[in-house]
Amino acid sequence: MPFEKDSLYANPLGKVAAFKFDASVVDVFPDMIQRSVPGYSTIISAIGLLAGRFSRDNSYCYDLGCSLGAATLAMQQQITAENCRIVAIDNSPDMVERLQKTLPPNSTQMIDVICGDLRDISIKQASVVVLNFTLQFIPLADRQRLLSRIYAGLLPGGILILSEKLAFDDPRQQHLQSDLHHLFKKNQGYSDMEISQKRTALENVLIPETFVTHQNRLQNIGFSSVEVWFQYFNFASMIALK
Ligand code: GEK
Repeated sequence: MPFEKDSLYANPLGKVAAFKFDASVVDVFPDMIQRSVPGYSTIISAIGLLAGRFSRDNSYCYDLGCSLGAATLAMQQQITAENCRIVAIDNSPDMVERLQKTLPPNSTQMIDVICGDLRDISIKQASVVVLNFTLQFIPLADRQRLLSRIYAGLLPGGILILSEKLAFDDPRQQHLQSDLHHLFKKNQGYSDMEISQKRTALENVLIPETFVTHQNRLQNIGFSSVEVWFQYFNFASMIALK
């Protein structure tokens, strides 16, 4: 089935339900993420380049919360390491089913797609771990444990690529960045009502944290260096090195 333009929130909804990655979202997902996340395609290509640089022979690259596999495919195109497998995992059965249908046939030799909760899978022998706009959907109480398990599963010199919507401590900055994101979405063709209904749907589902919170937590876990390599308004991608 071809993908459609995102109009999920285009009509007034009496009550806006909490956002879920179900079949209706899958049908519009590429358009939705491209028009909602500033810099999304730049980040995807860079994940490919980073995987090309950091992947090692006889190791795994993990795409945690892979959705339709954009980061997985970008990595696959750039990895030249021998015996290096990509593990792509998502807990939305609709996402995983669609990903399995759309994966190019030659890619299955190096990609394992798993439908499951990323908090439960074992992470081992990893040269690259990608959390591309996924951690923000994991309950706050579970984030430290998940990131510690990622750190433990990474090989020395391995990389975690963490992309997130950011929050800001300064209320003026928070207000400005969230307005700028609104402007970005308007410029992508979303109406004020669509933007506001989507915001309501994501309340308590997508929980952003500040860059300093991410950096402190990752450094306390043991990552030796944590920096932002890309930021567009309140959306950033960070690199954490083991
Ligand atoms: C991309 N990385 O295109 N276990 C597994 N998957 C989960 C969990 C969980 N506990 N919680 C949420 N997800 C992708 C985009 S989207 C971001 C990632 C967005 C999955 C969820 O089902 C969804 O597919 C993904 O994380 C978040 O590069 O839509 O803003």
